[in-house]
Amino acid sequence: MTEEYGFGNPEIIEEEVDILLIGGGMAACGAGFEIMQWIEEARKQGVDLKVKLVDKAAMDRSGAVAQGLSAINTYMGENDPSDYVRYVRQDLMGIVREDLVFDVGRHVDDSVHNFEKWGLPIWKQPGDEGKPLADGGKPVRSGRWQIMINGESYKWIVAEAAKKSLGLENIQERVFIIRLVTDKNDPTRIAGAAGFSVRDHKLYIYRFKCCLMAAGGAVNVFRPRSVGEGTGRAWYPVWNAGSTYAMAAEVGAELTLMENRFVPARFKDGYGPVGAWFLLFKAQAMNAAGEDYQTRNADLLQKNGYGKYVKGHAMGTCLRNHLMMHEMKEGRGPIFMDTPTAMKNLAANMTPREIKHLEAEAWEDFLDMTIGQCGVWAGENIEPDKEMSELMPTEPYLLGSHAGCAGIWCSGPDDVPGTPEHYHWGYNRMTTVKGLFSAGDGVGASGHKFSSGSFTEGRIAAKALVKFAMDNRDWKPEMERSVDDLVQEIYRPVRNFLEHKDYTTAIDINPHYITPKMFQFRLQKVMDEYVAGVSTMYQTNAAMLKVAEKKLDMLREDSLKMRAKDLHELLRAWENYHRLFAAFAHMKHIQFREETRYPGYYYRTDHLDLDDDNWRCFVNSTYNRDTGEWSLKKVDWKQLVKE
Ligand code: SFD
Ligand code: AMP
Repeated sequence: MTEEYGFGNPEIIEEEVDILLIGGGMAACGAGFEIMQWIEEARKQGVDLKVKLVDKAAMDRSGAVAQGLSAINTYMGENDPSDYVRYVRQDLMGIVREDLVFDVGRHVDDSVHNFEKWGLPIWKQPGDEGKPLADGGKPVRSGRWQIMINGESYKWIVAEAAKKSLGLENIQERVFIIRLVTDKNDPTRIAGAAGFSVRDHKLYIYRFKCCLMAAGGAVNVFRPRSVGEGTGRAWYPVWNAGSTYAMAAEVGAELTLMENRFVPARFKDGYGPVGAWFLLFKAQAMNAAGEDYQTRNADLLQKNGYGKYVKGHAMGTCLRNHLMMHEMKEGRGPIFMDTPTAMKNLAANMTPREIKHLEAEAWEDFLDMTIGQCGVWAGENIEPDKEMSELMPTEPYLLGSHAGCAGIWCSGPDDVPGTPEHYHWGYNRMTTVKGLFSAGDGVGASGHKFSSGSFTEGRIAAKALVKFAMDNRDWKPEMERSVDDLVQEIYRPVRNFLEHKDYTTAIDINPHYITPKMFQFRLQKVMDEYVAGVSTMYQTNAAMLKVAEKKLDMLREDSLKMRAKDLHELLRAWENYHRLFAAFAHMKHIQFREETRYPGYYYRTDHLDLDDDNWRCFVNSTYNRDTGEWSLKKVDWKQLVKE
């Protein structure tokens, strides 16, 4: 390594703990908050367990909640967790792990009550101001499941609680984990992880009995709508690069429903969420002619078998997209959110002071969580009470906690009546790899957890992690790969650069390496054009997927040629390596499921029907790291909560 580019010999830090928490977002903060009480229980039994949390960024502002949020989307309150299961099942077109969803539903309110106790301002009904939810205070609901908050500092508040619980000495920020390592004596068991500091020239190797993989979903896998001058804007957090799915798959963890994705309908260009506008402000979305396209296109819902998942006016998120996309394909766009009429209707019985407050809330909804949307409004002179704003379906995202359910196949609770054997294998939220757990965006087949549910799932996993560590208290991890081998691998992009940089005079143009940025563009182009991205209006078929597979395979070969000229590029190189893996799984799953289960998220144009007879089941996949092959299979779905 040469000092010239800042790559001297790195310092290598090796550490052994009992439990490693990877990620510092909602799920990992939930785990960090919860785990210490169970560790305390273990201490009482004479066992001293050591835990460490490693986040790629700084917990105060890391993950999806970095900018804050305006609503907590999962709060039961007066609702029954069984109703929550019904809602999630319908929204995700009939196939969810009802045991996992129920488990989140029955525990989530306690988490929200804690958030309030820690200082998160939650809107209350008139007369209940100042009365905590835990004492019966009535929240302002935007929808049946969602409650409004002043959430600009949401992540600070939650991270503070996790930090206080864990203790700063048990937290390592700005370390990017790139690889999990299995046990030397048992390839189905996890024993370690490797990563590097994104600030200092240090590599980290952890050995442990068990770990939580909660590094969020996958963003920037598809070519985004924001290119050129808008590059970098996205709805979901750009720093979550599919690490969760890639690292778990590479050690053999079974993935589930990776064909699913989330295509959010958003305020165009700024990616402002629509929930508060639809549900709280009661705004209407319409086509260019001012028509309500949901009513106009209602008959579409009865075609192709999609109607089974529509109840009255209630339809899944993908079906709302389906109606909007049809309108755009028919040439009746742009689609507008009628913000002026909504605000006028709301203001009808308000005092001027209350109207000013309403206007402030309209802005604050975005200032709290998607500041870029305010930039678009300000930059384009849009006053929401006077002018409508365009809506647009965005590029796809892979995630398991919002209105999507891609992720890892995890064991569930063993006390939900009717749960089949293949839904649980001992430890709640453990993957099919022994000792490897997940939560939040990582856990598949159970969407609509959102921020509060992800935190809650982290808590559920934390309890099980401690149980696992206790049951294996005498077990000593031995990694199947040597430290030197891991160091060589992490630094491969650096070596590619240093060995070949003098071959050309232009540092970015070189036949021996590819820059991470170019690699990302190539990945996004393939995914966009062949795997149902925005350029084909979310459509693909078997022939297109075959081309995609060939191109992605070549990209996989070239992933070994990525270069890193500095620490920042090393981060980018490994992020894109993870993205490629998540993308590949997504493509393989779409290829396998020969139906259109999620119209409005993607269309298999060669199988446009939703086919419950053959496909009301999970699709699970496993990656074989020795052969590089993926294998896919159908897994039985079981209804646990009656209609
Ligand atoms: O408006 C590594 N979400 C909403 N949830 C709500 O409850 N209400 C809302 O209002 C929501 N909306 C919303 C939401 C998200 C975003 C971005 C917007 C709007 C604009 C969803 C929730 O935020 C989401 O469900 C949870 O945050 C998911 O939790 P989790 O823990 O699964 O993911 P995370 O919080 O992003 O954390 C990931 C962490 O991993 C770290 N990380 N660490 C080490 N090594 C690696 N390789 C790593 N890779 C990533 C990250 O730094 C981070 O700490 S609305 O649209 O409906
Ligand atoms: P969003 O801002 O789109 O992420 O939505 C926030 C919450 O509101 C999620 O729980 C969505 O499922 C829900 N939501 C958004 N739009 C609608 C709508 N038109 N009808 C019903 N629920 C919605």
